Amino acid sequence: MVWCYSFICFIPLLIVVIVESKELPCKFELTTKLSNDTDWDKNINAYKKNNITYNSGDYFSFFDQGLTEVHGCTCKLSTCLRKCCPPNKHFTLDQICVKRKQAFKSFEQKPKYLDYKIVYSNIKCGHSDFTDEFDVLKNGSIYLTETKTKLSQSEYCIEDLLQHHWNGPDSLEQIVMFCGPESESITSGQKFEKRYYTLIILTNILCFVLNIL
Ligand SMILES: *[C@@H]1O[C@H](CO)[C@@H](O)[C@H](O)[C@H]1NC(C)=O
Ligand SMILES: *[C@@H]1O[C@H](CO)[C@@H](O)[C@H](O)[C@H]1NC(C)=O
Ligand SMILES: CC(=O)N[C@H]1CO[C@H](CO)[C@@H](O)[C@@H]1O
Repeated sequence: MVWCYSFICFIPLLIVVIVESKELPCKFELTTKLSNDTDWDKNINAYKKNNITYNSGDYFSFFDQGLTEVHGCTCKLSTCLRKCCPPNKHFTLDQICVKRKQAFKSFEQKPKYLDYKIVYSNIKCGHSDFTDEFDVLKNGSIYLTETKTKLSQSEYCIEDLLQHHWNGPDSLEQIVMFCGPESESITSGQKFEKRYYTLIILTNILCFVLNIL
């Protein structure tokens, strides 16, 4: 019986090994969530969203909380910029995403940015920095003018930041946010890892109980 339980305990580990070895076709943070109802074009057998066609190999699907999610590799197919907050939201001074007021226009709507597709995901790191001194390069990378550093889409996100003015109405200023020198950015893999660790821990608790019985 102990052998049987030990075997059960190894199954989640095995699953992790199998799933982890299946490489994603692109970085998770540079994707767009696709809907199989509204974005699937059955005439061409591909996903289509915002004028981008995602053929097989350009998207991937995975399980999240009982539902299948499909994500398309937007930045692989088009020049893109990364926005920290979801559409129609912007940063407060504490870098929290809040709903944009009607009066404000998002940077996405400015002519300078219209040639780019936008992906929406915040950077994740222990310590982040931001600056408003930057240029957007043709390929969607960012050039920080103060430190003369280039950042690719997996290293930055741009957002509108709410500014209060003592002598006038509030305004939105664009900033670019990036990970500080001492903290490495957390990449897509970790989102998945967390889920697997939970699975392993839960199964091991179960195994432990079974072993006692
Ligand atoms: C969609 O893509 C086509 C081909 O790249 C381009 O000619 C057209 O202007 C695009 N339409 C929009 C709304 O971006
Ligand atoms: C983007 O363009 C800049 C300069 O044009 C170049 O230095 C940089 O390597 C490019 N980044 C990527 C990710 O291709
Ligand atoms: C990834 C995925 O599940 N795609 C499916 C979307 O729906 C069409 C038809 O309903 C299927 O053929 C795809 O496999």
